[in-house]
Amino acid sequence: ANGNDTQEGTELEGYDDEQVRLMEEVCIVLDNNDRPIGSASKKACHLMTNIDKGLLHRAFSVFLFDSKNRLLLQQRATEKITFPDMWTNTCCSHPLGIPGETGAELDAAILGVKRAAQRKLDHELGIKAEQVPIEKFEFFTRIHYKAPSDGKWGEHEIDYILFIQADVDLEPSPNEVRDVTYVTADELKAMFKKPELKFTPWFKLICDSMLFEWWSHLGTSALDKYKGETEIRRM
Ligand code: DMA
Ligand code: MN
Repeated sequence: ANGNDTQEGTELEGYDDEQVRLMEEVCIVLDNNDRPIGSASKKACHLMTNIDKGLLHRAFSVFLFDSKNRLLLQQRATEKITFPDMWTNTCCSHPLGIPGETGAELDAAILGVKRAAQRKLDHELGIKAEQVPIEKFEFFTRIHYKAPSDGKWGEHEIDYILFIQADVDLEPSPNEVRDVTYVTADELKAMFKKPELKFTPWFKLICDSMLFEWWSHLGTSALDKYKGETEIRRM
C-alpha cells in the first residue's frame, strides 16, 4: 500500500519512497580481503540478518576540507533508513556495480570509489564535479568495520577513506541531508561533548583513531606518509 509492491518482503514498509528506491542500487560484495566476489542490492547488504551471516560490501567516506582547513560535516536526513539524523563526515556511500566504479586490484578500486565519491557529492550536497575533480581526491586507507543501526539495519563494510581540499558551492538535497556545517578540529571536539548530538559509528571510529593526527598535517608534506596505505585496518 505504500508503493513498494515490487520489493520482496516487508522490511522497507513505512520508509521514504526515494530512500526505498535507492535500496535497489547494486553494491559490490567482498571477501574479507576486499576482493569482489559478487554483487547484492543495497537493501540486502544492510539487513542485519545478512550481515550476521558475513555479507560484506565496499564503501567510501569523503572528508572535504575548505581552504581554511575546516571539515565539512553533514547531518543525515530523517528520511535515511540507516543512521537517520546523525552527524557524520562530508559524504559516504558505495561504489556501485556499474562501469567505472568496480575494480579488483587496489588501484582500480581506488579510482572506482573516487568516481563514486564525485557522483554522491553532487547527489547529496549539490557539489558539481568541476569543483571536486578526480585527481584532487587523496586515498588514505581502508577500514573494515561492522555497526548496527537499529535491530533490522546496519553496516558491514570495507570503507575507503578519501580526503579532498576544495572550496565548493553547496546545494544539499533535503531527502539526503538535514544540515551542514564547517568545523575546526576544536569545534568538532566540542560537538562530541554535546549529549544531544548523535554521530555515526564509522565517523566516531575514524575520529577516535586517525582523523585528528591527519588533519593536523593537512596542507603539508607531513601528511604524505599516511596516504595510500595498502593494509586494511580492522576496527
Ligand atoms: C554508506 O553511507 C557508507 C558508509 C561509509 C557508511 P550511506 O548510508 O550514507 O549511503 P547512501 O548515501 O548511499 O545511502
Ligand atoms: Mn553500506
